[in-house]
Amino acid sequence: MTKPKAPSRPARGAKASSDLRTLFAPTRRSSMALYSGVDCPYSHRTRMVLYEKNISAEVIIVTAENLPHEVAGLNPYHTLPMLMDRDLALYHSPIIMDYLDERFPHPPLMPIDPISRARTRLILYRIERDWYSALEILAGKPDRHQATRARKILRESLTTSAPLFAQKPFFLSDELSMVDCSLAPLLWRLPHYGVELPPQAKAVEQYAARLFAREAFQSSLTEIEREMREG
Ligand SMILES: N[C@@H](CCC(=O)N[C@@H](CS)C(=O)NCC(=O)O)C(=O)O
Repeated sequence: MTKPKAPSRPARGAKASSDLRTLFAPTRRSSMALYSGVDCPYSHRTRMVLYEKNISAEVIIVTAENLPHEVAGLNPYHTLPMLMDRDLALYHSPIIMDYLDERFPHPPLMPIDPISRARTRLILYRIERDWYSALEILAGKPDRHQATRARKILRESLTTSAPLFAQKPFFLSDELSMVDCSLAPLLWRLPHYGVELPPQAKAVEQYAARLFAREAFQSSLTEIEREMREG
């Protein structure tokens, strides 16, 4: 992992541009680069896809403040992760993950048939809306009430869903999918954010342990993320 040489970024809170021309702005990079936050779960899940597919790309760890100006300028929302592939600049992690899966089809992370694909997308949507949103609250600066509520949502909802985690080696699947790549970074962060799962959620812990043991997952971790569990 390398650091960018020319750190600079539009001012924080700068107004997002609605100018769609940024979608087609040319860039000079000849290889693929993923600009990633050091402990950002959205970035983490794109890193996991990268390593699971063994894609050759430069993973550049940046903070919101030092994203190079020419890259930040192509993302009106100034968020991480960002993927640069020649003259293509992508932001929003689900879009990046889909692009990687389509550009590098093996191993596929989405099922083939339309019904299973739709179901997988629905699961991804629920993970995003229900669980990532709670994680985002905990990663921000929540007051005590907000933090307790977010922890409760994660604890209770994961516990209720525990039987689903026990059905197959991966989440409702015999093969690793986009759902697992999304869940692993979230489950990795639970202890760090004070979310303790009860014994009834053992299947979730076992599922998580299977994902965490994967070589690609281990490679996807930054030092800061590793310390979230290994202190
Ligand atoms: N929906 C976006 C969310 C990305 C996001 O919120 N990333 C955070 C870091 S984890 C970020 O860049 N926040 C803006 C900032 O820190 O200025 C995605 O999935 O990529």
